[in-house]
Amino acid sequence: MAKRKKIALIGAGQIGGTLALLCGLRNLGDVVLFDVAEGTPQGKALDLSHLAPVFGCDFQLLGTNNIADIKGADVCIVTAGLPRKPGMSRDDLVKTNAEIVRNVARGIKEHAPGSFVIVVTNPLDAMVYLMQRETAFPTSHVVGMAGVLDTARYQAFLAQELNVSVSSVSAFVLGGHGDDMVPVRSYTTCGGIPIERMLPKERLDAIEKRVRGAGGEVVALLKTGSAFYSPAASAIQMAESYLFDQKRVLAVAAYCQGQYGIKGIYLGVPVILGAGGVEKVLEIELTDAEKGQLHESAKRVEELIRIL
Ligand code: A3D
Repeated sequence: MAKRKKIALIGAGQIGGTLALLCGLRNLGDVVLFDVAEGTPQGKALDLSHLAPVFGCDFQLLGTNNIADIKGADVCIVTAGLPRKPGMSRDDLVKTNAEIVRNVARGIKEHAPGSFVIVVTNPLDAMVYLMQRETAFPTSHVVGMAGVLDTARYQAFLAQELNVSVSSVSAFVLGGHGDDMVPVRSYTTCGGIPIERMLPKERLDAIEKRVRGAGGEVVALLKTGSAFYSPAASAIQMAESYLFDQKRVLAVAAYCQGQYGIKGIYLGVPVILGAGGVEKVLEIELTDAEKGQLHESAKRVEELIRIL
């Protein structure tokens, strides 16, 4: 009989709580919700356990302040850390969140050494680099969630513009999770039709500008935190691809070892995500402009890593 999978959610804030809900609704397995804030993970777990009978979710849910409870987790999703407030860039979070991620990495290394780790904490590309360095897990098993969300934002805005189903739009956003992310227009299609044949350049420019600023647009509206529904959904898609060996092709912050001329850092690139973690980084041919943007974005990530 197949054993139920165990998913450890490190951080029980806005994204962590939403992740727990989605794990239940999508029957991913048992969930441990860990946070340093006393009562928060326990309260959220108790509340969610009362939703389980309504939707028929048979999952064990534990809220805890004891990191040892993540023991044996198959997947760890890390959202521990501060979110942005209006006027802040993701990079402003680097020092505070680096300390938190170092602590969390120690806990994961000790208690869930065989796990697949998905980092969500910002600034994403630097935090996932730090997580891998501190755990010393194989680079295939430590990834960052950003490209799935940035791509989803691009798809959503394009679908709205064209008044078509979101599932008809196929796209990629690569590079670092910052204002210099790279929406890859040359591989973006609607029903298989190149996007540049469906929308004029000026509209595409405007939509891509909005994609780059979409996280900030949410922060400015919420005033007290950043986006959480869509980041949680995006991390769940990555967890599912790993747990069920779906081998989805997703834009993921993955360790680059020379692909696209980038070496030794984490950056958003297309990968095949399956039971082996990052099974392959796909190298697609980019236009000169896209290549240039990807390298600019990589430079920014390198600068952040130097601060670490
Ligand atoms: P929030 O609701 O504040 O939750 C963060 C939680 O982390 C809080 O409950 C804290 O108590 C907890 N925490 C702090 N230190 C620790 C620790 N050492 N161990 C365990 N838990 C701890 O934030 P959120 O859930 O909205 O966002 C979480 C992170 O995700 C932030 O850094 C955001 O900037 C980031 N984020 C990333 C994306 C990406 O697309 C990459 C999108 C949105 C948010």
